[in-house]
Parts: sequence; C-alpha cells; structure tokens
Amino acid sequence: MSTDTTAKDVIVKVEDDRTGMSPETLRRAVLDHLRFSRAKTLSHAHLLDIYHAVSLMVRDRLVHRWITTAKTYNDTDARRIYYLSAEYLLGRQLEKNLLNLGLVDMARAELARYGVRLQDVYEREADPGLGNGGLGRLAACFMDSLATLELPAMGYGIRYEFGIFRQQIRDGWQVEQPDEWLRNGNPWEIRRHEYTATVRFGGRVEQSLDAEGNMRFVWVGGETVNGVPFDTPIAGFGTATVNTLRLWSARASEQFDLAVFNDGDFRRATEQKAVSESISKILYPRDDSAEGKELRLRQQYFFVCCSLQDILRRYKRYHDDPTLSGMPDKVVVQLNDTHPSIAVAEMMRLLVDREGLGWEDAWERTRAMIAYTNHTLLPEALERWSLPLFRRLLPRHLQIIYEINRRFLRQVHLYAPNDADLKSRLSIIEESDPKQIRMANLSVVGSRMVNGVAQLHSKLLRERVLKDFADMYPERFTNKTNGVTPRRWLMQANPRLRALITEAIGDGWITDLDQLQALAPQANDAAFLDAVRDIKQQNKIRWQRWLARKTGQLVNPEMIFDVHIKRIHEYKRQLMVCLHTIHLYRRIKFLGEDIVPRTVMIGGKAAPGYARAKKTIKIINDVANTINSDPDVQGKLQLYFLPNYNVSMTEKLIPASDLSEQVSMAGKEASGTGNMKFQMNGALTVGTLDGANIEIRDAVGPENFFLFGLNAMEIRELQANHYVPNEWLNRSPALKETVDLLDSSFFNPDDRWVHKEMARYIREDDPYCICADFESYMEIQERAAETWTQPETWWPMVVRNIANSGRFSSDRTIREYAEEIWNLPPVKVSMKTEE
Ligand code: 26Q
Repeated sequence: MSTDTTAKDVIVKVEDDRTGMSPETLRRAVLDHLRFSRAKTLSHAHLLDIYHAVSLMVRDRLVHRWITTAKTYNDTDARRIYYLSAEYLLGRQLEKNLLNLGLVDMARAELARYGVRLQDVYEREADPGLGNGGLGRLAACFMDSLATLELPAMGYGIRYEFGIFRQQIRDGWQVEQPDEWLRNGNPWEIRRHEYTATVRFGGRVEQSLDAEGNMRFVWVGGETVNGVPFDTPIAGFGTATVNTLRLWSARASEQFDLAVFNDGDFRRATEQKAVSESISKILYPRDDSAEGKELRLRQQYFFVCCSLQDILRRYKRYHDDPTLSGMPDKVVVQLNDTHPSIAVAEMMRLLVDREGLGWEDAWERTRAMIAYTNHTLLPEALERWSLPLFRRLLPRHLQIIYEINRRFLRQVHLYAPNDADLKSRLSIIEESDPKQIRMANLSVVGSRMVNGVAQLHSKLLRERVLKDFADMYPERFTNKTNGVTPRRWLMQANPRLRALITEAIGDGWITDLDQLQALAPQANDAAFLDAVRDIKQQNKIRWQRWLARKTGQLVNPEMIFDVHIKRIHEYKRQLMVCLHTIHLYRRIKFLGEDIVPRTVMIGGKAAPGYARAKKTIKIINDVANTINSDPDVQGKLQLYFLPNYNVSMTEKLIPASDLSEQVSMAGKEASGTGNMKFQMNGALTVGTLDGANIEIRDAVGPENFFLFGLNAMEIRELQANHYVPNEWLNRSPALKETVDLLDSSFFNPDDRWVHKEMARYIREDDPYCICADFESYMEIQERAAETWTQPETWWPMVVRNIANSGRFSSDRTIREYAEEIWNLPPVKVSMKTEE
C-alpha cells in the first residue's frame, strides 16, 4: 500500500474483496474467511469450516445489496408489507443464495481445485425446520417472491431454538428427536441487539385520569421478557433487492435478573431465567388441533408484541406524525392464520395506551393496516383461548377485546336486531364454561381483508366456516390461491429440467412462469419427450442413490414412483394409499395377477400426541417390511416409509416422482402446495376435487389429470345422511378383502392389536370416507398404471402438466396480494444509489 493511500481507498479496497465476483476474488474471500472467521488453514479445514467460509463469502455479497435495499426503502419512504407468521420453513440457504448471485458454477469449479464437492458442502447445512408444513413453507415461498418482485417487505417470526422434531422410525413407530439446528452455528443470521424489545406478561391494569380528564389504562406488574431480533437476508432472483426476515429470540430481561440475584437466591434466579427464555425454545409440532397451551399463547404474544413495537418504532423514526394518521399509508400487516391474531388487540393497546390515541382513531388505523389469511377448514383447528388463561397472561388485552366485541356486537345489532343466535355465533367471546376467545372472529373483525388459499377453500369459508361474517361483510372476503416459488422448486431442485426448458424457451420463465406455456407444442415433439423422459430417469437414479445413502432403502428406478408426502393426517388419507398398496400386493401374491411395477413412497411427520397418525405410520412400516421382503412381489411392488421428511428431502424426491398423490377427502385440504411442486416437475396427479387440485385440473385439462372420488358436496350429503362405511365395504370385495388381510395381522403378527384396531376403525368409523372413495381410487390407479405403459400418452401428459404450471408460481399469488389486498407498488433497488 503506498503512503498516500487515503482511508477512502482502503474502504473501497475492502469492499472489493468482499463484493468482487471474479473467481480469484471469490477464492481469496473463502480462504480469508477460513483463516479469519474460522481460524483454520486449508489443510486443517473440515467440511463444516468450508461450508461456513463459503456461506460467509456469499453473505458478504448479499450484505452490500441488503444495506442498499434498506436505505432505498427509507429514502423513498416506501409503503411496506409486514408478514407475521409463527412459522417459516426456509430450507437450506447456501445453494439458493449462490443461485441468486449466479455463482454456482464458479463456486463448484473453485472448490474442485481443492478436491471439495460443492454438493457435499451444501449437505453440511442444517435444514432450518422452523415450521410444521404447508403454512410455514408458504411463508418461505412468499418471502422469495416478495424479494424477486422488488416489493418492500419484512417477515417477522420466532427464532425457535428447536425446530420441528427429527423423526426416527424404531420398530415401525415414530420416535421424536430434538432438532438442534443451531448446533453448528448459523452463518446466515445477524443478531441485532440494539433493536431488543420488551414484552410483559401477567400483572394488572391500573386506571387513572390524564391531564385532559380522559381515562387512561396502564398495564403494570407481572414479568417482562426481552426479544432479541436475528435478521436473515432474503435475496430476490435477478434483482438487487434483499429483504429481511426478522426472528425474535427470548432473553430474560436484565432488570429481572438483577432483582432476583440481589436477593441472593441464585437458584431461583437461574430457574426464572430459564422459564422466560423457554418462550422461543421449541416449535409446537402440531398443525391439526389448536390446543390452548399457555406457552403457545406466550409465544404468539411474544413475537407479535416485539414485531409491532418494531414497526411502530420504524414508522415514528421517519415520520413526524403524533396522531399516526399517516401510518396506514405506510404499513400493511398480513396475518398468516390466526397465530399472530393477538396483533389486533396489541395494535390497539399500543395506539391507545402508549400513543394516546382515542379509541375510534386507533380502531380505524388498526383495521386499515391488518389483513388475515385463513388456512384451514377443520373446525378443531380454529384457535380459541380459554378466557381465564388469557386474563392471567394478558389482562389489558382482554379488556381491549371486550371493548372491540362490545362495539362490534352493537353493529351486529343494527344489522340484525332480533337475531340473538347470530350475535352469539359472531361474538368474539364464546359463552362456554370456561369462556373462550375465538381468534378467527377477532381476526375477521379486526381486518380490512380476509382471504382463503384456494378457490374452493375461499368458497367454503364464505358458505360455511365464516358464513355469518361473509354475509355481514361480503366486501372483506376474497381468494388468493397459493403458489410455490419456481426458483427453489424447479430451478434449484431440478437442474436437468431447468437446462432443458431454458434450452427450449430461454430463461424468462424463472421470473415469469407463464412462459412455460411455450412448452405446450413440445408435447408433440418426439425428441423433447425423450429428453423429458431421460431427465426423469436420471432424477430417479439420483433419488435412488440419495435414499440408499441416507436410509439404506433401495428403490428401483425402473418402476413407477408413486409418492405421497405431507404431514400425517387422517383427512389426507395416507391410510388409503397404504390400503391400495395392500390391494396391489394381494393381486400379485394371492390372485397371481401381473401389475405395472410400482414403488410407493410415503413420507411425513405425525404430531407427537396424535395417536391415530402414529398408528398409521406403524402400519405403513409393517406393510412395507412384509412387501419388501417377499420374493413373490420382487421387482413388481415396493412400499417405503421415508423417515424424517423435510424440505431438503422434498427437493430430491419431487423431481424423481411420476405420480403425485393428492387424495384428501374433498372439502378438507385448504389448498395444498406439494401438488403444485409435483406438477411443475412433471409428475401426474392422482387427486380428489379438493383444494388447489381443482385449479390444477382446470389448468392442465381433465384429460391430463387422474381424478377420482366424491366431491365436497357429495361428501357433505353422504355424511349428513349418516355414513355407514360397512355398506361400502360390502359392495367392494376388493376393499373388503384388503381390510380383512390387514385385520388378520398378516403384516405383523407381533403387533396384532394395532392392525386389528385399525381394521375395525375403517369398517366402523372411517370419518374421512376412505371406503366411499376406494373403488374409484383403485380404478383411477389402474388407469394411471395403464397410461404409464403407453409412453406415447404418458410423456405428452407430463409436458402438458409442466407447460400449464405457470399459474402456481407464488409470484402470481404475491402479485395478487400486492395489487388487491396490500395496494403495494414495487420499489426498484439500484446499486448505484449507494454512497
Ligand atoms: C395452532 C395452535 C397451537 C399449536 C399449533 C397450531 C397450528 C400450527 C400450524 C395450527 C396449524 C398449523 C399449520 C397449518 C397448515 O400448514 N395448513 C396448511 O396451509 C397450507 C398453506 O396455505 C395449505 O396449502 C394446506 O392445505 C393447509 O393444510
């Protein structure tokens, strides 16, 4: 360095090392991080060190854009969307970020010089499982689309120390292991201690009169916990935009620490510290029933309180607006289900108690800022909190909810003066014993817009689940059909198909998925069909290797890959897939028939307390063991239960799949999003008229979709007229014998009771109408298998599925939210604006 180098030159030089994109700079940056961030020389570096060094090199290159993005939003005073979600299933970050920066090939080549495989580096990253399933993954796809569409957005959530449990199978049963995803460090997050927020629980509300003689409420006492934010950059594809996902981690508050320590009771002090910090310890592993657990309510309030304070702080910092009248022009809050719905009351508390607004003004602002997405049709999954619990934890919020409800019921009274029944149905408070707070009702009352996640779902919300509200406020209700990001689910997961598509139609589809339409004519092009088929075959071999290495299970890539992957739920009917597999087994083994060779794969986690779901896993494993070790069906039929299904597994499996099982009982699956990923990757759907399946079928045409089963209306009628599964069994010899075989404990003489009990359950209870749909299911599976034997029919269907998947990009979904709910224009981030 020459003596006249100025400080500015030094900064430019440093920036260069940390932002440069040439192979030499990248190599130097990685070696630099290896030495200075990991304190390792190349010869002593483990794969984990390399993963960290490469990730930090990538993060450096995002930071530049990250800072510029934040600055651009502030400088342009951009209106922003704040997405509040208790779950984010992001998947691994390194490969995604390398792809976004266009650095994959360079990184691969540079690592190869040192004998390191990029794929092995990817595999060192923990899959961050901060979600249960569809809802959490949807939030991650949305974050990707928001950044890609250059929309000013921020995601808020909880930094769970333990994500969704790791699933092991022992003796056929699910066993849960803790998911210590942070054990090896997380290079993607940055701790922002300076934005720590404080959250109160318990205590009491004191009343007083202010100088103007108005009644004021002060929430005092109880205990406080701090929320420390950790920020993860979310980079858009092909843009400079890098948005922020801000996750809150609970820390005991210092005040509290000191007080107890000073009393000299150290043991109690550490215990209390552990109790406060337990708030962000673990993700609740259920997505089926909304059990009203205190810790869960604490989690919800914790992250909502931190997030809304953060939003208010940011608004006030850049606006001189004591009455906050301009806030709804700058802030939209989207509630991902009711999990963050306490936001309605918390926003009111902040505006009324802290900012001193009058009730009417505060309510107008609150409602103008909030919108709510519903994700379920299951009544048992609607969140309710017991009023005594709620009062103990959030006394001020209870008062606020009572006042919201009082005013709302006055509106209801004007709307329908003599309908007491209607009032009790609409009321936010359920008059049960103990009373319950209905969070869906609070969300609808406190929101400007309410949406479902697929056409059928939104229709059923309007006609059934939220009918009274939809009648009263029809203009609030709308549909936003879900989507998935084509960056992760096509470009990243299926590099071979990505290359083929790009060769055929260019790469515009990556950010404009409707361009896949241009592939439609290729359904008649023999060379293209061959190429698609060849890619599927290679992906199946890739899956075979991956699975064998991970679990020791050996699949045969010459057979149809028939795949059912999602959370284990009765309504999703994993059991029906299993029964069908038993039926195929019977045909080969006892009836001497020949079938089209098929490998059935089922993967998914059961909520630890969901006994029926756990028994289903056990039965699938017992049936799988029997089938896979029976030489009579070798090469014809295989069944595998895939342990620990997660995002990373999905990325490998979906590109290798031929049949996508979307077999929920009609009227139960809000949307489904796995169905869309399969379609994009050229699997054909075997599905009911449920959720987004309906729209997928509309998009691809009925001739390119294997439809079966009763529709939502038929199911309703069936159940209204007292459904008797046994009647259907008696009309279906195949089903009857299949259930009999299960009942005989043929598949596991040692665990007879589980199999017997399940056979009884199907015959006598069958709440999700497997028996009613089974004949139709067998038939369509037969059609699918037959089609498989006619490549000249199958592969054009595959191409038509891919070509018509454009509608299911989350870019389309997010564009609809931005235009129709958020009123949110994009903001261009240009790297030239940085000083
Ligand atoms: C609630 C209270 C207490 C504990 C847990 C919960 C809880 C947690 C997660 C309730 C529900 C969930 C998740 C629900 C979910 O994933 N729903 C799915 O959302 C997808 C995205 O919209 C849809 O595609 C699926 O159809 C829907 O099942």
